[in-house]
Amino acid sequence: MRRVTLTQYLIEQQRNHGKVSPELRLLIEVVARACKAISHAVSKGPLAGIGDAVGSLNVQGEAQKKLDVIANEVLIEANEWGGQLAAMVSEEMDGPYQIPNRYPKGAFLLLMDPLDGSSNLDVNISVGTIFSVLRCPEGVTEPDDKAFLQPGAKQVAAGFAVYGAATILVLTVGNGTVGFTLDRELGSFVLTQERIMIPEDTQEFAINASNMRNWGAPVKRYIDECLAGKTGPRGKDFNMRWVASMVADVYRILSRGGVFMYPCDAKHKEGRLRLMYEANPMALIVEQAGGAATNGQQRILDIQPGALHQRIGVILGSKNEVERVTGYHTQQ
Ligand code: AFP
Repeated sequence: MRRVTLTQYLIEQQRNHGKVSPELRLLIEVVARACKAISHAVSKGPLAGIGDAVGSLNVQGEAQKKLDVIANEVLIEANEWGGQLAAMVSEEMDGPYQIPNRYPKGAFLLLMDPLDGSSNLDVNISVGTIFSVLRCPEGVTEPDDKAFLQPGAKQVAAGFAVYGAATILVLTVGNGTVGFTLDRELGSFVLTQERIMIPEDTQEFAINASNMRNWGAPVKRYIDECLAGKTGPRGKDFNMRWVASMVADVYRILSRGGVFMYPCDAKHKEGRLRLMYEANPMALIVEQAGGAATNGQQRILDIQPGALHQRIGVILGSKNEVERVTGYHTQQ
């Protein structure tokens, strides 16, 4: 079998589909290289004190773990010097990180959640890195928040790494969604899922059921119908999974279907997940794999962001199920 590395895949996308410019290829390769370093750090577990808190809070008011901070630094150091980027934003930083003057600036903007699911670190459950790439608006040399506030449909690439039993990199450059597995001996990402397609129907849902008392009627109706199983209106039994690491939950849905929900509710009025760092990249990845992603009312990728750290309700995964839950919201 022909082994296709990430570099080969990107060059072929460039040659055959005109999808990936040399600058974008370099950018994605550098992010992937940073993910290898983060994967290595995560795999040290308690030996590296990875679950330890650093005592600070991020802009979302969440306790920062040592590795959240390290992952953010690794990504910045890897990406700042190559000349592909105009600026970066991260879930871990208040505002845009400007490329230092000693380095050339490029045409792209990088958005990242350096260590998603980090509250799972101290219990040895999968965590990951999510990233998204936008074009810097014409004529902007010092990108401010506004330069980043583009709807998700404008993303030129999005991906995530999940640091699980294997380290997997999922990527879209707008020509389907593909998956690579890190070959630790060779140190390279090898294409292992050539065309990821999410089944349109599913019998598995993912939601944090501890929020049930706060859910709105449409979400409650959908979950009640799933739980009623064979004898209920859906006429089939459903299974439930919730890892509490979006990277792991979405990877499962890409692999075998399912619907993932973190909707707005009475406690999370604006939603829990971040539009720019989590919802947009995952929505592009899922749509490119034949799935759907909405906030209950509209397609996530069409939403005009109002702030860098904006939160949003998320329903994504198998198309028919996402359409059903969204329909329960819009028919109200
Ligand atoms: P952390 O990165 O703070 O652990 O949050 C993870 C996350 O953003 C996402 O990956 C999960 O799906 C979601 O939060 C889990 O939230 P709950 O802990 O409320 O279930």
